[in-house]
Parts: sequence; C-alpha cells; structure tokens
Amino acid sequence: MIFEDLPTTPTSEELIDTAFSRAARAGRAKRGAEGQQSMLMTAANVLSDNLENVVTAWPDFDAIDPFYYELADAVVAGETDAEAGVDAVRQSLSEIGWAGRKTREIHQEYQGRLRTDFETAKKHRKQAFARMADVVREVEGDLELVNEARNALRDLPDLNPEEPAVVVAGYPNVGKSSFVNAVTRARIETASYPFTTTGLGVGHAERGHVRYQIVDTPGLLDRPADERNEIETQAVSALEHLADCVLVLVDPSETCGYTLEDQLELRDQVASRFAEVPVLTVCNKADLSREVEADHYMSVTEGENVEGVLDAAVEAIGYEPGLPFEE
Ligand SMILES: Nc1nc2c(ncn2[C@@H]2O[C@H](COP(=O)(O)OP(=O)(O)O)[C@@H](O)[C@H]2O)c(=O)[nH]1
Ligand SMILES: [Mg+2]
Repeated sequence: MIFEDLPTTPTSEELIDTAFSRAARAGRAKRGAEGQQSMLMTAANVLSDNLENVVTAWPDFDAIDPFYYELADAVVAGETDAEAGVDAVRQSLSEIGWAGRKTREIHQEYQGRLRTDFETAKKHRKQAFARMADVVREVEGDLELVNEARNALRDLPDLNPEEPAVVVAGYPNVGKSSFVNAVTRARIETASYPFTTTGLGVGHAERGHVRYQIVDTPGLLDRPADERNEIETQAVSALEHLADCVLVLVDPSETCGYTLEDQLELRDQVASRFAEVPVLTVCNKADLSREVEADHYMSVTEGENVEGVLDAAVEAIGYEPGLPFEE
C-alpha cells in the first residue's frame, strides 16, 4: 500500500518548539554574535528540512495508479472537511513547500545583519525567529489537513491494483459475504473504510498460482446509484479501476427483502457502470428459487456450485501470468 508508510505530520507548534529549542542549544555552544548566527542557522535548517520532509513523504499524485488516486480522493473527502480530497492535499503540500522555502529565505535575509555586535545580532535574530514562526503558523491548517489525510489513508486494507480483482455486488442479504467467506480460505480482512459504515471485505483466492482479490462491497454496490452519497460514488470510481470482473448476486427467492425487479435493475446499473469488464449475473439461494435468468446458479449455504462461480469469474478475467496485465 503506497500510503502505508506516510509519517505523522508535525503540528506548527511542534515544529516551532523543536526548531527553537535546538537553536537555543546550538547558540549556547558559541559566544556573542556568533551564537546568534548559529541559532538562526539551526532554526532555519530544522524548519525547512522538516517542512520539506512532509512534502516529499507523499507519492506523486500524477504518477500513482488511478485506483489509488480515486481511493485517496474519496477517503480524504470523507475524513476531512475538504470537499475535493486529493486536490486539497496537493494544495496543502504546496503551501507547506512554500513555507519551507520561506524559512530559508528569511535565514538568508538576516544572516548578514547578524555579523555585528551581540545586542544588535540578538535583536535581529529574534525578529527572524518571529517571522519564521509566523510563516510556520500560516500553514498550520495545511499541516493538520495533511495529517488527517495521512491517518485516514494509512489503514486502508490491502487492495492491490496490480492483482486481478473480483468485485461482488448485490443488494443486502443476497449472500455476498457468505460467498466471499466460502471462496477465500484465508480470513477476510475487513477494514473500515471511512466511506462505508460496515467496511469493505477483502479476501484472497488462488487459481493457477495467481492470487485473486475477492472484494465484498457493503454500502457501495448494494444499492442504486442515486442512493449513494458523493463520497460513496467516488469510492465506486475507485472500484472501477480495481475490478477485473464483477459478480452481481441476485436472490430470486426475495428472502433478502428486495424484489427481484429491483435487484435486476441494480444489476443493469452495475453492468453499465463497469462496462469495461465482464459482469456476471449470479443467482444465489438456488436451493430456494431458480426463477431468474442468470449466467450461473449457486447456493452458498448448500455448497452448490460456489467454486464453479469463482472459476467462471477467473475464466472471464482471462489473466495470463507473466504477461503485462491490462486493466
Ligand atoms: N437459503 C440460502 N440462504 C443463504 C444462501 N446464501 C446466503 N444465505 C443466507 O442469507 C443471509 C444473508 O447472507 P449474507 O452473506 O450476510 O448477505 P450479504 O448481506 O449480501 O453479505 C444469511 O442468513 C445467509 O445464511 C443460500 O445459498 N441459500
Ligand atoms: Mg455482507
């Protein structure tokens, strides 16, 4: 996960405290005006280095996989007050970069004025510190936003745009989670995405030495598009980049609590949204009813054709290991 290793972002006050206390220590090692010069240089270096480190810790948003881009956009918009997720982070990073350069400029501007007697040097050094502190406080909100974004992004579950992915859609209670559980031997990693109340479930299954991600989508692809809020819609955009095949589960017994008509309408919506990849209609609860035209029929609870449905998804993806994988 490209956002996993983002370091904590310091606050303005933390940066200022660290810089000025390190400066005070450096200043004590020398006498007179030289001590003041040393303080100025130390404070400027600590501030500009730390501010620049915040910026360089982030990946280049223009270069990352579109899946991560959309995901970050949805997560950040959901977690912070910023309306445009990634744009807000970029804007803040650019402000923080500006602050880093500005502290260097202040250093340059003042260093000549400190080559004088102690009292004058001290006066100018204090002025320089006050200006540096102002600059850092000016980006206080930006540092906070970047830190919130970092906290939201670092705990995302292990979804990998490079690995083939089967996305499971369908109304609540049609058997999505039961299916994902049945085909993924390993435990499901359920991570609370900020944009779903229940969290996306991610499991893995292996076929022909290839690992497939099987993604359960409660809160996203379990309801009509017009009932999704803006952030959920963005999250669905991320899923579009991730999915290599979509299984839409329908329950013709309607014991899920939704009419078959509504379920098929959702299926049609999903099919047009995920137009680039195969979308298979899977009748689940075939032990109760098979009254629907579907690509495949299964019963998860009866263990009927469950692996067959996964095989069909794998075949539809047609992934060839060793060849560069097209989305
Ligand atoms: N009769 C029958 N019940 C099923 C089948 N698959 C799942 N269920 C039941 O349907 C309910 C909802 O399943 P769940 O996997 O939580 O659905 P989800 O909301 O789509 O994730 C549970 O009580 C399951 O035991 C099936 O093939 N046949
Ligand atoms: Mg479920």
